[in-house]
Amino acid sequence: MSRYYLGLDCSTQSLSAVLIDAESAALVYQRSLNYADVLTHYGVIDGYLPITAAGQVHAPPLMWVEALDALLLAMQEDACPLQEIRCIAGAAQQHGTVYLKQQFTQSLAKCDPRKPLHEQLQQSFSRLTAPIWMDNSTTEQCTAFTADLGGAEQVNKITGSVAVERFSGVQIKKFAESEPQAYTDTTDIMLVSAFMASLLAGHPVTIDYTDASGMNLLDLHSKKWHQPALDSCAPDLQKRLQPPVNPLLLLGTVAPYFTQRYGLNSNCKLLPWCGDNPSSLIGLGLVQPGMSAISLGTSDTCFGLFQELPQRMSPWAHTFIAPTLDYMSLLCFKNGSLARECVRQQFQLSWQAFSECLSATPPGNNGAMMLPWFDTEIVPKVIKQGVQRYALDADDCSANCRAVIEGQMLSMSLHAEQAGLTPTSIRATGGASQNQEILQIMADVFACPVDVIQTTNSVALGAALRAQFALEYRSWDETVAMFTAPQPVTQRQPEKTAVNVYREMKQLFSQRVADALNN
Ligand code: XUL
Repeated sequence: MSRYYLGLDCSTQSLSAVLIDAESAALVYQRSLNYADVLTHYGVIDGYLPITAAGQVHAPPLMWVEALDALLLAMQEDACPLQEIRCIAGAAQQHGTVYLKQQFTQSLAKCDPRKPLHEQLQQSFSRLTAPIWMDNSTTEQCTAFTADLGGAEQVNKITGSVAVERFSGVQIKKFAESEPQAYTDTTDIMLVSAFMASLLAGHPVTIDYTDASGMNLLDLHSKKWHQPALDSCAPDLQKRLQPPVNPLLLLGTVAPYFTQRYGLNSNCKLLPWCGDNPSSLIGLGLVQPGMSAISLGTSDTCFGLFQELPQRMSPWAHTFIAPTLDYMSLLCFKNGSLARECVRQQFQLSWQAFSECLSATPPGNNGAMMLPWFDTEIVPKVIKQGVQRYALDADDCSANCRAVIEGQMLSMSLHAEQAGLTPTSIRATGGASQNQEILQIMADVFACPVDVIQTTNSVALGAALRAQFALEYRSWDETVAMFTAPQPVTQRQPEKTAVNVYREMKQLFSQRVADALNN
């Protein structure tokens, strides 16, 4: 009896696998394949092609095809129990678009297991490269799209985000406008997620709800394509996309190519693939409203699950459909570790000394405050960098250490709230989540407990857990519990006095953000 669930993650730089055993609740295998290291002939650096035009970032989709074969081969060589996998699900970098010709469906249907997939799918593409999420060359298309739909607020209300350069709708628009003949030759447009799911299925699989909500084309309320958005982007787009699909709907079994070539079980089921951020929601165990995560990395991100769409959508957040079919909001703050590093380096502190400065200063920082815009910012949109200091001496080492962290946390809390996220618990991940003083400020500003969770590929794990959920009669809570438990020793509880200080401080902070943006 097969007992394993496989989760795959086709990210910007690598394709990864996580295998879980539902019976023993153990993560039994993981493996990652870095494109730039293993598939050198595609000439990618960090997973994308050298940039040839301003803002244009593309990757070759054939590389992802070859990566799938290479990963399965590696798994076979590792004696991974492929025969005993019950269901496979996956997730991929969001927003990237793959453009396919009629030939794709035909070639996929008759793939010969004696030859690698990429040799058989070479003629499938109407565009040899795929623009990925790092591409921001579509500002012109965003402006036209927003005008067609009646303004930014309207776009946000319907699709969950204002028009964004990397989102798929405007990327398709740019392609249809600049290469009309190639667009005409395109029969299917897929996101990276649906493209990878199609390979495993042996036939085209449509885009799932979670990833569809990162295109500016889906009506979040009805989970159907929004016709005026499709019409604004390209002619006859609907027939190239097909209706979006529920991420929990079983698609049938894996294509014979994989059973014959790698010994996957012919009963192995498949699920649609999701976007990577929605998948990591599950991989971090955020399956109940109010559960949120904060990742403290190069950029800081804050995301969490909720059930009702807010009356007024925040202009800063991206709202996606979650794999649980609830909603999730994602906020990305550019001034993350860079801002923390700037302060640390200005005063030539070790991280230990930085923490001591946090301990030596009180919550509220004696009235000092910082808007930590060391660089331009995404949330809120700050186009001209510039740190703002209030009652804060630029040379005061300890006060600046506290001010940068308080400024980041206040900003996250304020903007998360506006996006419908009011966390009742937070799971912190990323480098700076090891810092206890930072976690305490987080707990006090958000007024909720903060746990640390060690992430080993939460995206692929989220996919494996979704596969398990779809096949076994267990609740989401039960499904994620064994794999996503936080480290018990690191929980920080909010302290009442500090919570009160920050509640007041947040109002003043909000006012100062508004004033700074108006100036
Ligand atoms: C989210 C986004 C990125 C990609 C990276 O909107 O663009 O997080 O999904 O994988």
